[in-house]
Amino acid sequence: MTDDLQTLQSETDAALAAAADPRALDAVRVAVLGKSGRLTALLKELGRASPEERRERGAALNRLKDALTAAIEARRGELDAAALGARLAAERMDMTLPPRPRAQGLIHPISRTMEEMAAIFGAMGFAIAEGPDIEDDWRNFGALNIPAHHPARQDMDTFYLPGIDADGRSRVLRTHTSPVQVRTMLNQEPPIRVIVPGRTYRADHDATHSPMFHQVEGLVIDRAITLGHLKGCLIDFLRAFFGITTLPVRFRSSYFPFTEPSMEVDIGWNRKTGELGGGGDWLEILGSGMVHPKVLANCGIDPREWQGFAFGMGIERVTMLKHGIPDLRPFYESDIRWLRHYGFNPLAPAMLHEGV
Ligand code: 2U9
Repeated sequence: MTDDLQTLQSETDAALAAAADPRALDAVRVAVLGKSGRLTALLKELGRASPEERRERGAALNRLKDALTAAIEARRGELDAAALGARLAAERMDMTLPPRPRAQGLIHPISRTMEEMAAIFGAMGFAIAEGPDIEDDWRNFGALNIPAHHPARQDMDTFYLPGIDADGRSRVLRTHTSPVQVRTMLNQEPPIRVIVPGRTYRADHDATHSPMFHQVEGLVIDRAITLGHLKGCLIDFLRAFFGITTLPVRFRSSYFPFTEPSMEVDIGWNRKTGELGGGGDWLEILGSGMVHPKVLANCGIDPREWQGFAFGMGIERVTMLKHGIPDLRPFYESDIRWLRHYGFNPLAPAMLHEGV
């Protein structure tokens, strides 16, 4: 190889080694092999050489061209590999980082049922009312047409608190949420549409009864309210709550001191499989009736002008039926394994069914 070619090779090698990125590399390629590049110029000069010289120098130039092309590509490979290495280092993930914490809290089935009832009755225009767990015996019994020594007072296995209050009344743990409706009627003018969810207490304890349990009661007071309104409201509620649009519902005559007439409400189910919605058997699910005129009068509402209906149900009971929960006792045991099984994701709100 002649000196000038040797120089071109060594200078190109040095320029390639100095090219630190693809742009610099391309500049070297253009300066050597481009249209006006140094090697291209030497190839152009060949035309002026003698045929013998042309053959020899031409071969040398072509070998140099191949060598420089290969050197450029080799350097490109090095630069690409270095760029990839730098990117991989910059974007490396730390596989030892802990994952984002998952939401751990779960909604207790009792709370979930209360939320669903608030949603369903809320859509029908009901407000939610609440009141104290400790009541006097007039609000818990007397106002509701359950006089002293009435068998219903014993039926309910009342927890009496020691002593009497400033009005000379016995204090009790409320045996139902009904005293909240009494307070509502005393404090607010009709029309009234409320549901009352809350804790209730009865001195009754076995595998299927807890001394503390939850109820939802409802009260509607307006002009010209009829049994038809009661039936329509409860049928719509039961079908929405259980998510069965064709759920059979049956009204059966009954007796409560605070409603007249009174009705217990049954839904269709299959006793053998426990499946709701049909199967030829009936299951009692709630109590209801037209508010007794004496109860309206006791609560300061003129029964000749206003009528209404009321209903009540046990939250544990409807929750167990809806979700197939077989045992009452774990509701109160705070066992995290039970809650993981039966609890609800707080980030997945209750699906409301058609017709709500
Ligand atoms: C007022 C007037 C009327 C509420 C009613 C029932 C029927 C009823 C039980 C169901 C199962 C309680 O949890 S349970 O043991 N409730 O059957 N409750 S009507 O009637 C009222 C309430 C308040 C002022």
